[in-house]
Amino acid sequence: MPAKIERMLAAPKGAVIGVDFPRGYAASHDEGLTLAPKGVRTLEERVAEAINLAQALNIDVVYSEGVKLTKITPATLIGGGVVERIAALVAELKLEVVFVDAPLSPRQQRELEVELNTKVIDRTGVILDIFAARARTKAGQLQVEVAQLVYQQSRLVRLWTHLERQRGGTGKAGGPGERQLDIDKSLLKTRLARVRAELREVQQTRGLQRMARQKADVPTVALVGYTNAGKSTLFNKMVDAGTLMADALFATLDPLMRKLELPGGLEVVLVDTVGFIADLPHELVEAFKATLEEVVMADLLLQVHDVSNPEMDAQAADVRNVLGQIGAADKRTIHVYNKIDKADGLLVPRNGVGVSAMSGQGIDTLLEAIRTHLQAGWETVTVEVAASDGRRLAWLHAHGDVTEQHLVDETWTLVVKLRASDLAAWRALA
Ligand SMILES: Nc1nc2c(ncn2[C@@H]2O[C@H](COP(=O)(O)OP(=O)(O)OP(=O)(O)O)[C@@H](O)[C@H]2O)c(=O)[nH]1
Ligand SMILES: [Mg+2]
Repeated sequence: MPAKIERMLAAPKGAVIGVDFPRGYAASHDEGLTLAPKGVRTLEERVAEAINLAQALNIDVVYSEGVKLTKITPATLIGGGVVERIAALVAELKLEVVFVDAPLSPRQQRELEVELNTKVIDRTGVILDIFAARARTKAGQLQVEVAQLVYQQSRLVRLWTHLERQRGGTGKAGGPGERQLDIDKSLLKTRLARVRAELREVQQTRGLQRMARQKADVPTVALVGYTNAGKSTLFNKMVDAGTLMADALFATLDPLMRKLELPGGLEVVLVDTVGFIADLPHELVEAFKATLEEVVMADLLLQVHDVSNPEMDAQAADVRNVLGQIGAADKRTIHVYNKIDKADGLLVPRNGVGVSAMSGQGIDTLLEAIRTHLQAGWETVTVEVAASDGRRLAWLHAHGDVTEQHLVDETWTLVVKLRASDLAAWRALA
């Protein structure tokens, strides 16, 4: 908790080190590596993504570098020459944190911290922090906390083994360092057991909450897609295009959720999500899914594709796969092909909408498509309401999409689109 508050107050200055592993490099369990990056993407792309991740944690990235490893240095992962150069940079630029975009073993993390003389964070730790900041539901937060505790626990245990080895079999147990580690370990264990129990409890009541939400009037539209596809840029453009509804809950607690009225009067809750990440360490898959709970509850998905990315099709397949795993494969989905400003002459597939979240091109068409999807099955009726009947007028505007209105002789004639269930309610009311 204190770490989070600190982060909100000041953006620490940091460096980002992207890493390209030697070809065919296999995961070594002993060093705590869970996944060897596939090496499909260029080092440049990896560094760009790493900068993105660091910025998501509010790190002020003042230096970045891509390192091509020809061999692994067991103690520090990265070779001594590079470590020396970065140590000089840390001192010169007064860097508060160095993000090494690779899974580091606890030992490597510690050695690097000593040699660089600053805080070092690794890929798994950074992704976990991002998930922690973005998990919205209680269950999601608990799921992420479990993953964080397991991560910390493995660090402690490994660190402890390492220290023990250093002490070199004197046979004496219980130095002060070891005692502290024992306390930390037992605290973590207790906390982990508590969080797991709480998670089980929450998961049992979760079904009920979801049902309650589904009954809520305002439909939820969720943006999903790979990291860097442009979800957040599109989110902001859409918020600008609509009218933000004052809603203290969404506005202050959750920067990734907005309640707004789209042009034409349709109210929606728009949800941004944490992007899919290539080479996600496998122990984080469950935590990642937990950040997607809003997606499971959404009425409509906008799957955002980056048309300027050569990996677009492979990414789309990954996204569909995970959506299937969380039970959201059959959701109504609009495929949004973003960044058309960067792809000349591209043919947008017929089932999709081409947009540029940057320039705003295509946003109108997208908003219209959202409306059509959400209002499929709605009925259009023409009704007359006395101008003095504020209650009925307010009801219609709140529940329906009023497309035309005329006032003649103190009587409003309104053309309104209504859900079938709302139409029944209106008839009962009228
Ligand atoms: N040229 C161009 N760039 C865009 C467009 N939309 C977004 N970008 C850029 O793409 C990068 C990523 O955009 P974001 O909106 O942060 O992507 P995201 O999908 O939210 O990424 P995550 O939050 O990491 O999942 C930024 O540098 C944007 O400026 C677009 O329509 N055209
Ligand atoms: Mg985003």
